[in-house]
Amino acid sequence: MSHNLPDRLVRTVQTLLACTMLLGSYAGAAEKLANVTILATGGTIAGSGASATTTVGYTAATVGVDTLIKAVPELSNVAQVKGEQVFQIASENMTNEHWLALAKRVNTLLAQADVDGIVITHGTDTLEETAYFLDLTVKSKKPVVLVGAMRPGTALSADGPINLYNAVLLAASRDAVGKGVLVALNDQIHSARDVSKTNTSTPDSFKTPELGLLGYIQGGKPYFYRASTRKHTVDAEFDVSKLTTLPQVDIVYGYANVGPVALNALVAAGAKGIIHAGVGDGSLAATVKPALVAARKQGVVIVRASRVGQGILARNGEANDDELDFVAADTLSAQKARILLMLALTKTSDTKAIQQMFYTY
Ligand code: DAS
Repeated sequence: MSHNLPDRLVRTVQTLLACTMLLGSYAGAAEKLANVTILATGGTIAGSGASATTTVGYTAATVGVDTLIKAVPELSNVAQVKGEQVFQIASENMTNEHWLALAKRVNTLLAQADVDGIVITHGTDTLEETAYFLDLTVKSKKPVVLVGAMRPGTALSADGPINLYNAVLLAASRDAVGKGVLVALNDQIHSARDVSKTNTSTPDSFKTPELGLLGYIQGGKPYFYRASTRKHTVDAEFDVSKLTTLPQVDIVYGYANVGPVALNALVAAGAKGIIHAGVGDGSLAATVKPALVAARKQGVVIVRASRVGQGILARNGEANDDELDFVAADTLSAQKARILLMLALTKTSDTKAIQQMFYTY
C-alpha cells in the first residue's frame, strides 16, 4: 500500500478488502449443494456377512437405502441427498423389466428441476449391463452414476461407503454433465460402454483394460482425462418410455468342440436376435455356422462378437458378413452387444441400419 496515503484511509481500505473476501467465502460456502437422488437396487453394496472377515458367501441386497445413506454422513457435505428403494435384488436377477422401470424412473426424475444428478447403487454382477442400457436410454445430460461394492458393508475395509461417497460427489459435479452414464468404483471413473467387471472378488475389479478409464476421484474431487467418442444419452435414438417389454436376444458362446444345440434351442424358443460370442475374432465353427445361417433365414438377426474381451470385431474378418447378412459387434462385449441389439430391434430389423448403430454407440 502507498506510504504517502493517510494511515486512516489505508486501514479503511484494508478492512473493506478483508470484508469483501470474507463475504465472498461465505457466499461460496452457502452456494447451494446439488440435489442428488440415490436409487437403490440391492447388490453387495447393500449386503451383509456373518463376520467382519466374510468377503465372499455373504447375503446381497439386505440393507435399505436409508441405512446406506446414514452410514455415510459425509454425503451431506457434497450434496443434498434423497434416497429411493427401487428394487432390492442381487443383480444376477436383473431383468429387462427392471431395466425399463429404472430407465423410466431416471428420466422422470431428471426432468425435474430439483434433481441435478442420480446415483444408482447396484450389484456388481450386471452393473456394466444396466449402465450401458441407461447410457442408451437416459434422455438428459445430467450425471447418472452407477456404483457397487465388492465387499459387504459388514466386512473389514468395506469399499461400499467410500464408493457411495465418491459416486454422489461425482453426480453432484458439473464436470460430470454430458459425459454419458458413468460407473464409479475404486476411486476410478469409467464409461458405461467400455467398463467391465474383470475379477470375481477384488475391489479393483472394474476396469476398462484397453480403451481406458475416463478419470479418477481423489480428495473429494473428480478429475476427467478423457471422454467417450461414441453417442449416448440425449444423442441416442432409443425411446423406452412407452415400452413394457424388450425383444428377446440371447448369447451363444464359442469354444472348442462346440455344437449347434444351444443355438437351435434359443432360436426355437423365439429369440429375435442372437449374439455369437465367438473364439478369437468371432470365428464361426463349422458345426455352428449352418445353424446361424438357418436362423438368419428365419429372420433372426445375428451379431458376431468375441469371447476375447478386447479389440475390434472386424466386419468381414473371420466370416463374410456381407454374404451372410450378419452384423459385426465392433468393440462391444457380447453382453453389451445384446443390449444394443435389443434396443436396435425396437426400431428396425434392417441389418444395415443395425450395423451402423454398432459403429455409432
Ligand atoms: N451377487 C452380486 C450382485 O448382486 C453381489 C455384488 O457383487 O453386488 O451383483
